[in-house]
Amino acid sequence: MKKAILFSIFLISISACSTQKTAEFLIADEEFQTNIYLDQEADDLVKWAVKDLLEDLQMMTGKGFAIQYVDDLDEQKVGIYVGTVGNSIGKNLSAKLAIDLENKWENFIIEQNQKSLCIVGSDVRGTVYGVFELAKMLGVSPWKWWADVVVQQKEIVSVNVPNGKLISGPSVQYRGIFLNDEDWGLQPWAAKTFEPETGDIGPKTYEKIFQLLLRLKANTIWPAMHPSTKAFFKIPGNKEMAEKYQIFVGTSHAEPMLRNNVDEWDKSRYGEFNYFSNSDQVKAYWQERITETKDVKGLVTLGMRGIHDSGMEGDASTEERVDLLETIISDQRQMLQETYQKPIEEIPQVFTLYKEVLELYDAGMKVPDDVTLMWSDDNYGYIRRLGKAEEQNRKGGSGVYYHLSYWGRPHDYLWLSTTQPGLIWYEMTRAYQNGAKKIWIANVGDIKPAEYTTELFLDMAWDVKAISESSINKHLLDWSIREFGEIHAKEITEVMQEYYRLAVLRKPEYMGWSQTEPTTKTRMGAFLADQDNDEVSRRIEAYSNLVSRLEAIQEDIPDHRQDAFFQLVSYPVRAAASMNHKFLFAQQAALEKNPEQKEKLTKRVEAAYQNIINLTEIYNQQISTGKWNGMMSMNPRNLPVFSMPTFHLEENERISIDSENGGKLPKPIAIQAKDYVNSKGSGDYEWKTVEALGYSDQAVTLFPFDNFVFDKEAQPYLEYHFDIKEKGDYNVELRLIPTHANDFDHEVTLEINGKIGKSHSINTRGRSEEWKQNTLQNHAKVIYPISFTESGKQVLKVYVNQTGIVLDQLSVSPNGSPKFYEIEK
Ligand code: REL
Repeated sequence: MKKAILFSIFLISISACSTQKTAEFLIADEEFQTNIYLDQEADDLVKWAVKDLLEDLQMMTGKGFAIQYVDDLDEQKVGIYVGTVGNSIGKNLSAKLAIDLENKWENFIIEQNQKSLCIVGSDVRGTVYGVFELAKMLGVSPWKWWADVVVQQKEIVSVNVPNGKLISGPSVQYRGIFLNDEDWGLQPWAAKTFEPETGDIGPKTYEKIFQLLLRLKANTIWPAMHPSTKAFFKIPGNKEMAEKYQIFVGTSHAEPMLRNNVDEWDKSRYGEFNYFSNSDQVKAYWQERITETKDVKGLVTLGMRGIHDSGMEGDASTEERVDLLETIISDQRQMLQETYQKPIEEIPQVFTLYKEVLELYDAGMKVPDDVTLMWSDDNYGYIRRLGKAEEQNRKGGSGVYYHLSYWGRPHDYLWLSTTQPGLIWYEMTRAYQNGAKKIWIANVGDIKPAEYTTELFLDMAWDVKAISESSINKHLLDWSIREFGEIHAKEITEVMQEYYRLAVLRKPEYMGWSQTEPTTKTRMGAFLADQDNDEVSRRIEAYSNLVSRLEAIQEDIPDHRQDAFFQLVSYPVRAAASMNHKFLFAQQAALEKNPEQKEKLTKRVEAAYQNIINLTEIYNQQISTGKWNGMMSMNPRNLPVFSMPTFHLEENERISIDSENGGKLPKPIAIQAKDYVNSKGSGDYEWKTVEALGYSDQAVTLFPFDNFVFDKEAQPYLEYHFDIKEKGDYNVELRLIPTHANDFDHEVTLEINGKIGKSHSINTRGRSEEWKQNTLQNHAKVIYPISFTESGKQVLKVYVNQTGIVLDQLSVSPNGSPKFYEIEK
């Protein structure tokens, strides 16, 4: 049959689609199953992806599907065609399709007409993503293996490509994950349960990880690198697995030239890891790896830090370090060019501006124009700095290294994954709008239980514009529908939203109020208990409600999705609730004078602690017939917060109850930032709310997100009205999301009843005490004392000097009131 005929059918469908809705494309029903045609020249990776899709179809329908290899499109043979530009089918593409895909990176088209469905990729990964896009449209979860979201059986399997044609391609070129701090989950699980033959994170585990990445439309890995793990390239089969799945292998900020220093820098062999005094040995060490990885799809980290996550060794001034780093990068580039025998511009190289490296860069370091600059967050989800106009024009572009999990001070969060979806959305959208499009890597810890946040991050990396400030919750809803069906999806979404929101104020891992090191005993916290504003009881109840809602849903989840529900929803929510209950009941017990009551509360603390033990045992031993044994630890790094708490309050922590107000606190006036009564934007900048961001769940900021400083007289503002009962001295408190400005110059100014006050700077520098407090409670505070001369209505305006300032909540309370930890939503 003439290929031209079928391609003209595609062309007709393209022009007809704008006016006419294409009918469902039937893949299978009781009597029928479609044919699957694969380009005979298809790459092995495409063959694997199609086979994987066919497994999904088989699980859905109970029917076996076979691949038929073809070298052309044929009108007589209707079915699903899969091809890649440059292969037999691809070569014969209609002019229109070819133009859409020409010279594109990882793009695909899914085109549907009444007869056939055609998936064509601009390159191999593009085709693979197209195949998995179809799987997703059919309701298959990318987490089908990693979270046991078993493929749903269906009587009729069909698809309707909106308007008959989907063209898709990535917003960010390199998109991936960093496996980090794997010592309590991924490593022991791989070593003992999944891959004991390797006894480590080896090719069998990486194969599953790479399959997941491709399902999530990602292409890059920073492999695990902690002391419990052997270097990626030292484990036989890892490198080959990355090649098989066409995954780019990079290494983290501390591991230049694809080396893992913790495992590989042998001091007795090489001497000091110090470029000032031992550069020949360091170079030889790098050269070894670069030579053996010549053929790997690599993404080479340049620069140098210490052996692990610390500054470069050697006693030197900032200036000397800057000079040395410039020399190091130049030496590394020469090595790469000579070894790879390619122009240096053709070798992807990344320089990650993490921790002290950003300070060195900001001190004037010059980085060659074709090297990608990778900005980083402050480990807590707030990007420290993004490219200024001139940096955005660099040939190598820029990217972001972002944390969804972290080991370090002021506190780890390695256990549950609670970064609020709105924060991921806000920071990564801001990054993109400021030119960070080359590479995005998320530190996902052990992968589990960061499934949802990882998917959100990678979905944004694929199509940053697909999720807007008002569809962040919808993304979670769509995810819930896919994973657990329509009936309970709304309720699941609300439970998850509240789980993320409650953790904004204090992550479960921080409930011990301890800094990570060297504290050995936990402290009671700062939630206040009072008859008028008992935030302790309120928080206890909020978590109890979540668990009740969860229990009501759980019973109705179909059996085949119960394991998935446990991993994706139940464990995180219940564990977070128990961790809060453990500390908050202990706090109540410590304050309780009635011995019987005290005893009851103590029992509740024990029950909460025991509940975490039980849940973790279920995770490791019971669900999915023991598949995840070793994956979940209830006490990563054995931090004090994970033990039974002490029932002891420091003297200065009793303030709330006994002190000056005679046990009765006036409740502060709580205002949510989105409840402004008037607002003024400036030029193209307008105020909008962002869903799922902040304790209010609807923080307010200026759109768009490029960096812009306003003239004093043109500063945008938000206006709030409130009533006070008695005149007198008050404090107005503003809570802002602790975002960073490139030049530490975010400022807000308050105007009350027409009187302008002084401006407040709201950025923190480096790792100051204030920064620690801000990140642990996810807000920066501005406290503004004001004397109201009249009772009744008051008018407050909040001016901002530039974009990037995000307002969450406000409160007004009489001077001398205790400091409440929470402003009520
Ligand atoms: O989050 C990071 O990137 C760093 O803290 C890591 O490199 C490091 O391995 C950390 O987990 C501590 O050991």
